[in-house]
Amino acid sequence: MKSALVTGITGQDGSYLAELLLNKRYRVIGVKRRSSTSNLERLGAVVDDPNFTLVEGEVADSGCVYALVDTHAPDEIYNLAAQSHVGTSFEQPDYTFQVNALGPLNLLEGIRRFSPKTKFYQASTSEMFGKSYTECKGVKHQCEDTALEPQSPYAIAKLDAHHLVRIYRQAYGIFGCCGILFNHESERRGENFVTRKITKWIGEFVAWLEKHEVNWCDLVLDDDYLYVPDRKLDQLAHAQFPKLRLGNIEAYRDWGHAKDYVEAMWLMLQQDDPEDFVIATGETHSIKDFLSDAFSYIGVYDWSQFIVIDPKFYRPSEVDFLRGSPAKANKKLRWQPKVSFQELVDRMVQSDINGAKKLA
Ligand code: NAP
Ligand code: G4F
Repeated sequence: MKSALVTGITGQDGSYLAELLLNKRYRVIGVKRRSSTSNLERLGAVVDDPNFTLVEGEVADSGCVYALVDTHAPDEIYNLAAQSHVGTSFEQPDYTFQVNALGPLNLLEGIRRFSPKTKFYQASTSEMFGKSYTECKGVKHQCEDTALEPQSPYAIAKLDAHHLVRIYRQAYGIFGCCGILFNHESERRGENFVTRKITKWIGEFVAWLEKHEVNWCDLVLDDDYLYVPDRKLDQLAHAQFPKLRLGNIEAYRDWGHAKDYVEAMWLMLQQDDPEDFVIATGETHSIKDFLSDAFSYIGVYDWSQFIVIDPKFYRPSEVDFLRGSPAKANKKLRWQPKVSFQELVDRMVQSDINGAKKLA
């Protein structure tokens, strides 16, 4: 039985990867950082599995990381732990570097010192490309050879880790791979990323409309709120609902489903030689496109009336356009995404409608 240690186990990708590895008969050691409340919501399907063990660990603490690697000496380590929010990295750059750059360094050093046969996966990111792209026959995209021009403290810390993996591979022969993953979302996506923020708002909006027995086209609107029309106001408390506040909705992203992407992580560590791979769908959509598809799922076509552009959510430096070329992964890993953009949006909206109705 193979063993895998997964950092960031409580996150979106950690939960899908744990399910995948347990299905493949791995023994999985999930590393979660200490927290004052339980945050195991995403791990419902795995916590009681006899092949799953949860341990506490902080990736920025070298002593803790060395002890984990030494004690478990796993066949594979997947480093998914990160301060993963790009916007937050502008507010907390120092902390972001500690987790996103020092964390991977601690793991690589732990492997070099205590378990050199352990294979290592590092969660690199399309954010490392920043504003850079390659143009091929008039099509703009990013592939493994595209120049890296990170635009945020998050992306620079990730680039630091990306190069560290390359150096530990070259200098010490460690089997280390970086997955340059483009945006991947899901029903389990963190609520402050733009896709989930939109679908969560729609779910709560639908539940609120149902509670007040009102149709969206009868609502009264001002700059910030939606109101139940007068005829109902005196019967109902809480009859106002805040509009959805967003930042830059002109940016383009290449969005896939996280369940497909964790499979690519595993495939990388099953190759004969360690290499880095771009993992993406090859399609790009703007946030406006996401809004159109998500709102049309509930029959709303003019979504602009329900949103407010709030400069608070602008970033000091933005990544405008991402479209990954998964050609290398298609060929060498035989990896293909299964969930389309439309299905991703529909699944996220439906899941948030179900969730909000349960709470109502
Ligand atoms: P996520 O949902 O934000 O999960 C991040 C995980 O890291 C959480 O389990 C978090 O624990 C843990 N963590 C944070 N700081 C830690 C620390 N100091 N020590 C130990 N654990 C810590 O992120 P995700 O979407 O699953 O992404 C997984 C990885 O892929 C991240 O490294 C991210 O940067 C990278 N990535 C993601 C995407 C994407 O589109 N999703 C694309 C490219 C790369 P808590 O639950 O306690 O916060
Ligand atoms: O959903 P986002 O926060 O994702 P972003 O910045 O692309 O980062 C995600 O994908 C990366 C891979 O490319 C990962 F490495 C990273 O860990 C994370 O998972 O923002 C997407 C776009 C940005 O252009 C942002 O400016 O949406 C724009 N946006 C507009 N309004 C917003 C909002 N983003 C957020 N989070 N919240 C808003 O209100």
